[in-house]
Amino acid sequence: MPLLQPAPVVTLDAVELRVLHLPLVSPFTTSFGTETVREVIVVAAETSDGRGWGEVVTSAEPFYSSEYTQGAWDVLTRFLAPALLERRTLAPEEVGGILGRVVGHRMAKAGLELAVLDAALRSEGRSLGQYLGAATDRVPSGVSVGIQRDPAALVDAVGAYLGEGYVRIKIKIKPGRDIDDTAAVRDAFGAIPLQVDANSAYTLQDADTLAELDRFDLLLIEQPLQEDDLVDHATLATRLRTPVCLDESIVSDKAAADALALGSAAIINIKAGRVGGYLEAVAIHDRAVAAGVPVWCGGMLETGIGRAANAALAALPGFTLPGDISASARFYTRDIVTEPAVIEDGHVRVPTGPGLGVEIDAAALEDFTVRRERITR
Ligand code: NPG
Repeated sequence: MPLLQPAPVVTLDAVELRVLHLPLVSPFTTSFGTETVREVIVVAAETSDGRGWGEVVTSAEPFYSSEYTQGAWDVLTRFLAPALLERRTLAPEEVGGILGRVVGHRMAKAGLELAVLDAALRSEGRSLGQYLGAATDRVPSGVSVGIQRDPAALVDAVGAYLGEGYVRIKIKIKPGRDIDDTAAVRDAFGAIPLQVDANSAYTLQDADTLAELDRFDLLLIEQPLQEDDLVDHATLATRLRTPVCLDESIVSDKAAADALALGSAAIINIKAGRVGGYLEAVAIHDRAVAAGVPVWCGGMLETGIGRAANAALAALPGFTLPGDISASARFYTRDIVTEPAVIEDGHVRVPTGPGLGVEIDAAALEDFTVRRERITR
């Protein structure tokens, strides 16, 4: 793996935080609930060389992980942003260490780190893709399809996404909405690349039901059990032919190391937000490559900020499975960047401009803002 060329030091003058509410084009239902509006925190790092942008991928409610928007807002405004401002002059690679005194809150830390990284890379004209080690200029685009009213409605939804060119389908499952939903999609569309995501909805007692999914030749089953069920995932893996992929459980490079040592994951979903930032994400990528374990880039309904960064990350060579990197229009009619991600021939382009390689649509940012605070020293 090529070592990262460090980014330049920046002088941080202020951190501006905003909570945004972005309406979704259609409700998104998982095993843990339905979202109709994406609540997200956007971070602007104001430096002597200009602004950098980041995104905190918490949800309004702590149902996917223990982190949620209000909690992230509190820790960002009271602890994390002040700690960076106190240091004032810093390299992006130092952010993790400076914030390390605060336990957890990885999504909040990741948003702050991305904003500082974007500012630093913009100041030297280097793209995030170049910095992280991107090996391609476009990445295959997969789509995550929420639980629908019934299997027939799911088939309609999947058909529409296939028509748009998505190269891999992921469907959400939960107890009672697993075998029939998967069978309906397989019957309707044959041997398409297909995977399922349980978002922690099962226990080891459900192993026989989950083994029924083996007949569908899925790419993987994602996070069947709880976040801290590393041992149970390893046991479950011995009872399934479908490869077990972990998402929620992989909260850090250390967690990835433990999961690999225990045999809990044959595949890893890497989400930079969940693991505390893009640098930690690269560390997990490197570890998985060394272990011969495939990875793919997950999505958290990111705005154009996180979507651009995810495309850059997914261009690293170990990302051998298509990620949840959809067009912005999959979720939003209006994004907060001037050139939202589009799907072309089943792929999303990796931005090549400085930093994130996308510009903020100031009017859209303003229109979606429901709360803001500017933190100075
Ligand atoms: O394409 O951004 C996307 C969505 C992919 O299904 C997706 N994300 O469990 O992985 C997940 C789910 C999610 C979204 C979880 C938002 C938490 C918040």
